[in-house]
Amino acid sequence: MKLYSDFRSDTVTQPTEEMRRALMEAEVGDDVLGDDPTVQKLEDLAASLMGKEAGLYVPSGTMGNSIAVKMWTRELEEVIVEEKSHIYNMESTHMTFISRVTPRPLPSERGALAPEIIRKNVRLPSVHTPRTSLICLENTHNNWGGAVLPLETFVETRKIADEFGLKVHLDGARIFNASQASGVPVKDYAKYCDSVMFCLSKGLSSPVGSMLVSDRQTIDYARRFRKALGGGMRQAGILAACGIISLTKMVARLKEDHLRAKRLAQAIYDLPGITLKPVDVQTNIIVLYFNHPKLTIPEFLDKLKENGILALSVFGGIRLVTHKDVDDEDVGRAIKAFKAILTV
Ligand code: TLP
Repeated sequence: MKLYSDFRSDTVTQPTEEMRRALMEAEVGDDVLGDDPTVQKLEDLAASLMGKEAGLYVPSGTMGNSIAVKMWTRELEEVIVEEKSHIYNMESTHMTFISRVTPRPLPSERGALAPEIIRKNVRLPSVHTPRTSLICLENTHNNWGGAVLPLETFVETRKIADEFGLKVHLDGARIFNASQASGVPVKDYAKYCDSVMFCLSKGLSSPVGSMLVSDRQTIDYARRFRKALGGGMRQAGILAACGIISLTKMVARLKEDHLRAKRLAQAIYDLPGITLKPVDVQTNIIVLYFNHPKLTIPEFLDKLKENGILALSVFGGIRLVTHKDVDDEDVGRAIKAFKAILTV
């Protein structure tokens, strides 16, 4: 048996054998000079899957989101974000650090901002207040336990954006998980957004990389920001070859991850100390709340580790993520560990 069953994140997934072979054979060139055919193939594929004109390969989701915010905003402006969103909480404050704009975090129903809340918080420019210029959505929503945003949220957000002349950016790090769970094609989410970032290096198992997609002119502009941020990569086709496999071979299997997360949630939700509604586990992320008379969260995580299970503490809760490198046996091991620790 392996030393640890790693439920910390789907970012821990190893590249597949097919990816390792593809990167050996990838045709490459200097991508900063526009010479890498494999990167170009990946960018075209990403754009066409999302129904957009163009795509940009970026080293990380954080860089993709940073570029999007930078493109759609100017100083003295404000960005509407959901209060638990990754872009606001977990990307080292790039909105203020890089774009010099302020985030306006708003409460939501499991990640889905209500139209009346957005509308009430759009600010028109005045001598005192920033002008709202951008709304960011996140689907699936990481800190809401992989929640899938209803399509209605996109429709309503777009309406408000059009009414006030705002842009909409989607942090779709796990947009394919959302689509697999809801049956809504990724294009149908993307069509309400001016730009979409999605990750190849999470459940889709690429070693590195994310995509930013939008219209052609915007992506040409984004390419300049990527360079300015140090994200221009030379023979990146080595990595992009894996991304192509992520998008062509790894999407449908995300459903297996969702089934495993549901099985795990169903088996542990009523153990002492745990607050979790199995129905809220829609995709591959479980966020449970932990309040135990004898164990703190760090103590519990240590005990899990002693039992071979790795999990993370997030937002006052504990997060377990399923992915291709945790199978049914790992899930069984986690269930056993939870029961052994919590029912003594
Ligand atoms: N999320 C990571 C950590 O940062 C927490 C994870 O393990 O889940 N948007 C969302 C919704 C994300 O979950 C992440 C990464 C990103 C953006 C940033 O992607 P990277 O890590 O590639 O910069």
